[in-house]
Amino acid sequence: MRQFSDPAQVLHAPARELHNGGWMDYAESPARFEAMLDTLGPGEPARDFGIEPILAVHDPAYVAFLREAYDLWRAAGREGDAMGYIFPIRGRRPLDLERIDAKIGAFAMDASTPVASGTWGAAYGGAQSALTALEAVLGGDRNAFALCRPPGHHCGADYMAGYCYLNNAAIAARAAQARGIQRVAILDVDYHHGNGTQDIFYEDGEVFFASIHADPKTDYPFFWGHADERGEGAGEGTTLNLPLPQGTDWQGYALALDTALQAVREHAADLLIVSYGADTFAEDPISHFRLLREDYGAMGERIAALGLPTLVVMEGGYAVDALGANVAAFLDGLERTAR
Ligand code: SP5
Ligand code: ZN
Repeated sequence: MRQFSDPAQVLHAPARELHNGGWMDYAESPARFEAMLDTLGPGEPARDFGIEPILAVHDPAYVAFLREAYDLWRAAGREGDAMGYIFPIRGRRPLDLERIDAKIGAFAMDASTPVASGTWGAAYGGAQSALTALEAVLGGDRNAFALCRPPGHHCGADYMAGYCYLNNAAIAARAAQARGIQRVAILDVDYHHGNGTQDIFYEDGEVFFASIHADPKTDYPFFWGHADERGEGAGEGTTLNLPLPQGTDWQGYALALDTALQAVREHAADLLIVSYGADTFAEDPISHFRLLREDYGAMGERIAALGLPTLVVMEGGYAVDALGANVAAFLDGLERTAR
């Protein structure tokens, strides 16, 4: 399977995040990217499709903010990474505010998404990786892997969240539509609910979004991913949330996966985008499922049995030493199941 990434993706390196009231090392580290390249091989460089496919998903004011936030932070005399401390839960509207702290608050949902010197370049490179891998699939490949980092599924059209800045899966879905593939299914198997992707397509009847994740009663992002969220308007019924309890192993996971896959079949999509996170792994340091390496092979096989052209976009996974092998097991499973 062809694999794509951009060298700039390693240059996003926030030092720390706020966790349980204290500063912790940033879990979404450049070492993740290096570990995947070490195991999977270098792959191929992403091509540059420009800013337009990004703006098909993200608000121009948000994109402008992402590009300039770190420089504004430094210009304000600040050290380290740009991080906010006020997040308007009421009355959020476009205001031309001056302080960098206000600008961050206007476009951030949490304190786990700092903007560092390499953030924009890495996020841009990751989005281009997704677009390049999409191109391989549109060109006739059964599958392709976009080694995206930073991940994307928590950020929405105009906010960053959960280590995510640009929503790579959504950008690829919109780009596929621009190329004439209207019916797209996104299957999100990261440990955390893909709230940003859900938000972007919540009222869209053509893009089906299914997510299997830790119950938001106990896990980030808490406010989204509950089973009663099913889409609205034209998108009513085209969002499917399958929350599972902490401690879920392959036996329980596989049941939910089959439910999600059946729903994907019913949507009659022409393209599948998988938001793949390896943070469902038993040894993940920030997550609480119990999947094993061999389970990722089985997961890949079941997804491949859909028989759909499939773009895999990398999301989370924080057990760095096992990450490359877990991703490889998933991609091997996808690849070995013939159409
Ligand atoms: C893409 C993805 O998997 N995002 C996950 C975002 C979860 N953020 C909240 C969890 C905070 C846990 N922080 C642990 C820090 C350990 N160094
Ligand atoms: Zn995750």
